[in-house]
Amino acid sequence: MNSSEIIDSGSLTGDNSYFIFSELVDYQKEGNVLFLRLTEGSIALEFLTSDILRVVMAKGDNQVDFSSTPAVVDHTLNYNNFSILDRTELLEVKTESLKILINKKKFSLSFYDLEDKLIHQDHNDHALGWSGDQVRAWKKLEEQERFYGLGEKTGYLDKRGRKYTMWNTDTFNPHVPSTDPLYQSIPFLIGFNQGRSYGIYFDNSYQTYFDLGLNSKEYYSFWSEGGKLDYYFINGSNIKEIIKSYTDLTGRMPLPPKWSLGYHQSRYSYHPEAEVREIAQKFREKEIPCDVIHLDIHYMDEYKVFTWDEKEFPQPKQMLSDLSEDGFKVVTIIDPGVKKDPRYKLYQEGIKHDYFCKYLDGEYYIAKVWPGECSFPDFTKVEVRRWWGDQHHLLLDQGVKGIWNDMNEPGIFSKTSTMDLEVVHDNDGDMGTHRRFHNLYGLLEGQATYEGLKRYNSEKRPFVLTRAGFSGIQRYSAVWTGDNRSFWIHLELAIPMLMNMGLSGITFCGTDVGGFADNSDGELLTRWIQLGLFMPFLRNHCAINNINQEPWSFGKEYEEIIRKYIKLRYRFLTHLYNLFYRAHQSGLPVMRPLVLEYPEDEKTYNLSDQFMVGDSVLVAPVYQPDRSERMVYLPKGEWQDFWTGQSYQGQKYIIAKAPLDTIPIFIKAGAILPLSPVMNYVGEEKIEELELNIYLSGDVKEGSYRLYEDDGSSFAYQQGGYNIREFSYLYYTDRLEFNIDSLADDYQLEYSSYLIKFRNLDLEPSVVMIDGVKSDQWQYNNGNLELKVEIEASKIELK
Ligand code: MIG
Repeated sequence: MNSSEIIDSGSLTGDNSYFIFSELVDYQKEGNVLFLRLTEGSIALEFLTSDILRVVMAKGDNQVDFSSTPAVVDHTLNYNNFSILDRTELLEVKTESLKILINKKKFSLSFYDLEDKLIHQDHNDHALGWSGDQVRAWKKLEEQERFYGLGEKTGYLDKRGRKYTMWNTDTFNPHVPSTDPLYQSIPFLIGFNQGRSYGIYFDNSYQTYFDLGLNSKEYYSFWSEGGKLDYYFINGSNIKEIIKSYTDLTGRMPLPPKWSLGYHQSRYSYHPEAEVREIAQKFREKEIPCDVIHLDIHYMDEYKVFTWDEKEFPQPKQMLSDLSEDGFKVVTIIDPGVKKDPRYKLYQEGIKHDYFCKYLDGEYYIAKVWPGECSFPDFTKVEVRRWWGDQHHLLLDQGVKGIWNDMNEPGIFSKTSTMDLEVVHDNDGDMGTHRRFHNLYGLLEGQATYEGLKRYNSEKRPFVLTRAGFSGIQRYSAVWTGDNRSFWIHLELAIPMLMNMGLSGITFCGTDVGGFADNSDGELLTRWIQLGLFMPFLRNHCAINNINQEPWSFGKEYEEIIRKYIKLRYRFLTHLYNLFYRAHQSGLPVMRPLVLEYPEDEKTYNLSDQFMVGDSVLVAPVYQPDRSERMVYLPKGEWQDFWTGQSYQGQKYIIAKAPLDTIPIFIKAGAILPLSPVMNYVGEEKIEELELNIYLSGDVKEGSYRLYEDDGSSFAYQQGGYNIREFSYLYYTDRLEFNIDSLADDYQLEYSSYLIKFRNLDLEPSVVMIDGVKSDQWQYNNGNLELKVEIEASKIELK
């Protein structure tokens, strides 16, 4: 091999020398693949679309291996309409949107748009290489470049300047702002250079790393301890398009049951039965809305999964049915460890059918977790996933409504805190050690669970919650960010963490509200609930030895405010659910960093403590104690204070009032926002009327909002069983025209009318016409300049 070698200390684990791909010997186009043969091996450039290019490297004489991890969905993306121009030093490859230059002397790729503007390029001295089992890519780091994505990571919104490891890890203590890795591995990166963006998805499930400008200011780099170098370069004119393409590759969230967007109450652990009932009753007595109660490990008999502790929960079916009468859905925790107990049926079955993880010589891998010594299902086998999924029927038969997957990194009580790396996974015959499958364990368990729940009742959308995961986890499960702590700093770091998870395809995410470990307090819980109002997944959870942190635990003053905010969550549910639908359709997150909406505004590039909910609601949580105001950045345009209606011109910082009972919320002028009636739980009562708020402004001449609605629980939406309405208006000097268009109407709406509130209408209308007929269904309030009009919803016909 005629390779140049370089020394690079970027792994921070000592110096490494690498074989670096250099000279192009030969190339060949086969369908949608351009095969390159170089002195050091082969590289396949597989075009999926004119914007998505997969780069796969093979060492030496090896054939290119096109297999993917289970993160990548079966897709039919295939693009072969590219041209190749052989120039002296370069190969020039063109698609309908990209020009790619391949350096023939020293391999590197450069990506340009068709106007010859550089989008991104490899490091020109060493672009691809390997060292032993390690495979690695180096990329040019642009001076102004920012990085987003990478899923569940600590730190600020912009991930530049740090090195990150992808290795699912149970991280209880220490858990600080620099802790890395955490529970999930999402090797997806968004590069953003002054408004230009691209994505890189590194499809490798081994332990991988991203050094984003720590070791060098010239280049950034990602690498893996094994497997192959296989990444997707994703071009797009903005970050939204990149997320769409990334989720074309790794899938999107199916719509969850609507109740799972409600408030969840949990703790480690509510038991016995009487305590669960008491908690539930308290919510209803106090009229604090709550949809879901979680049962942590104490509901089980000796922590044996899929069993009940018969002393503490003698009649689970009765308990669950009583709770369900009262609107509560119960979610039970499941750990992957199966107690090694010859009298335990699940263990017997696992042994009998060869479902547990073993070493190569056939010895079982046994390790301690909560139940004591355990065996671990090998989720890489299709029959194991099926078997495991079917076990849930025992719980569902009793009335359990959702499953919470914990300890699935897997977390083990051992020095490394996880499974022995030499354990072998069967993977339906394509065996590999735990090094290869570690990061996939939670994803595959998630798949087993989701599919098991769906098999049990194909009419009901499953609800699954997970701690560990890999790219693609959004297809099966909501994600919570594990064992945070009841410290203010954890409230602060939740904001950019959740935003980056959203950018990484994981829409349905949240942190333990109030903090898991350590003792919370009234102020902290209140502020966390205020943030929680807009977190896609809203659950209050805390650890075993800590003081209670239910909404009423810290006295009346806090309880009042917390109630107000949980109620407000239910007011926002129609809007949130609508955004969930958008996420299901296009991958666009619910909780969005401002840079997603304002990519031209530099002030948003690392704005880590504010976010948007959709494109018109801006939220600035308070994450420090003792505050009564905070600085808020408002991007361009006019913004109206959600609480007071006061209007602000954007592109500047303001000091917003934020006493304990207020979280600053701003609505973009011109926006339309639906608000639903408060209920104790989703579906408690029929929604009679939906409120539509129109935030008028003299400067904004038009606005629109597209609302998706369905039954919130079945899969009928996949067969068109939904309703879409578009509300729009034109605001002229002398008149205002409001339209409702029905774009789909296969779902019978619950409510019969809209209450439309035109805010900031500075003149009382002389006449209001509905469908050309003069109406008296309106009221104008001179004081707050609000016009209310009631319109029958049922009359609107499909366009
Ligand atoms: O070793 O089930 O992150 O939410 O309460 C701790 C007990 C195991 C860790 C989870 C946490 C849960 C706890 N679990």
